[in-house]
Amino acid sequence: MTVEAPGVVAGSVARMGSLERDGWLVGRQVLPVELVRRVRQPLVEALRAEGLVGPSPVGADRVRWTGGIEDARRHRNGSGVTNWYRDELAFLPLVQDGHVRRVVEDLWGRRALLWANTAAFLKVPDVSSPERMEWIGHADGWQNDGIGAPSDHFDLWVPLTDIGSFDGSLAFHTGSHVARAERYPRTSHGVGPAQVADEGWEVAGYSVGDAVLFRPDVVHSSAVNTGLDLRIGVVFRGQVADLPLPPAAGMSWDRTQTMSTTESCVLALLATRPDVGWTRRELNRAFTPPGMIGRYLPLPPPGQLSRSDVLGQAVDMLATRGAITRADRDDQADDGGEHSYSLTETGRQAADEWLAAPTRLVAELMTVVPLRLALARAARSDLAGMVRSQMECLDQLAESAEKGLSDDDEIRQGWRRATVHGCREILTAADSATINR
Ligand SMILES: O=C(O)CCC(=O)C(=O)O
Repeated sequence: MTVEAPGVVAGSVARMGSLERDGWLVGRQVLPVELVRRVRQPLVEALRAEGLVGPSPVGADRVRWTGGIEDARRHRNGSGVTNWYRDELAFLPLVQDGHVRRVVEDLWGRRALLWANTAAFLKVPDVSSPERMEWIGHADGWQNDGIGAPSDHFDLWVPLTDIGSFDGSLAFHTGSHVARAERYPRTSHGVGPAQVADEGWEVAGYSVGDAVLFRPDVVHSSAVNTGLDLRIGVVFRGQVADLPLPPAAGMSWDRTQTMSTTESCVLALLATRPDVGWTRRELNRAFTPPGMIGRYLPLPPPGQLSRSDVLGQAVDMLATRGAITRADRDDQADDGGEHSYSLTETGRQAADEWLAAPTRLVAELMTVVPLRLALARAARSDLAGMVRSQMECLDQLAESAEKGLSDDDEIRQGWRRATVHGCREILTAADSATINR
């Protein structure tokens, strides 16, 4: 039994379904097929080199699983996540020029920012993985490391191969994010036709070029792969663009999207010493807990990345954006920093804009605001202007803190008020220090 996905409109971006109501939405042929094939190729090549896949007689957008049972076991008993795909940045052609983000925005109707926690999921045919351990029906948890509600986050699941409904497709419990009750089965035996009929799962088939947008809190599970071909899907995750990217988002490789706080911090740091440049070691030091950035903004490891990975990625991304340049710096040889990084004109402007733009999120008032003040002072930027615009923003935040939000209890209301008040004190102190200088 195949139940079509809610709101499916063949050949166009589907707008009929409601992400709010159903929790998932299908876009048919929304991604350039050639681009999807291009990002599939390195992964298929790697699997082919290991003897795990070959051409499928069924179609050019399928790969036949040729591995054995031990190979299936190695791939987490048939349901494997491959981080290789993320580590090698094999997905870049779909991401770096905004393709994935634009599909999300079209389907969602909201501006979006991608996180870095992309993953590829392999689904080995059931016959090759007798001890298979299914992806248990689940709601995701990654969004809890972010700012905002689950409704502010998304998963975009992109099939890299053609997939029939029971070739390991993705099954959903429609509406389970709203009425989250125990009656939604957290199946541990995999979703097959019987479960679809008995337990109310919905599952559709997909062609290369399709994409599924879903809320991370809707219950989902991969279906049993009853075919002979390997199913490959890749998931992109992210959030709405009106919220700042939290450190847990890592660094997205979409060079068309707004910068993360980590990137902006690096730029503002470089602006404090525009003539000399900063070595990687110096940048690392600035992000440690006693460092110029780290003392205000501790950078927790986002997902599996360490602080230096996040920083390394930020530096690479800034270079890709053309915001910084790298030069050899012989005089720093004994400091272990053979290269130094400096701002380009684009980078300098972005640093100025970030320093000048007021922080609007209460949760960031006691971290990002003092950090921006410290960096603005070190860079001899317009501190007084910055204090003024942030004070105006605090007036608005104080007004909404007084009103309270619908889901606020008294502890949260008190925290909002105290945080706005505390930030005002920091700004007042910084302002009088400016006048006294
Ligand atoms: O593709 C799959 O099999 C599972 C995807 C999934 O569960 C997820 O992205 O959270």
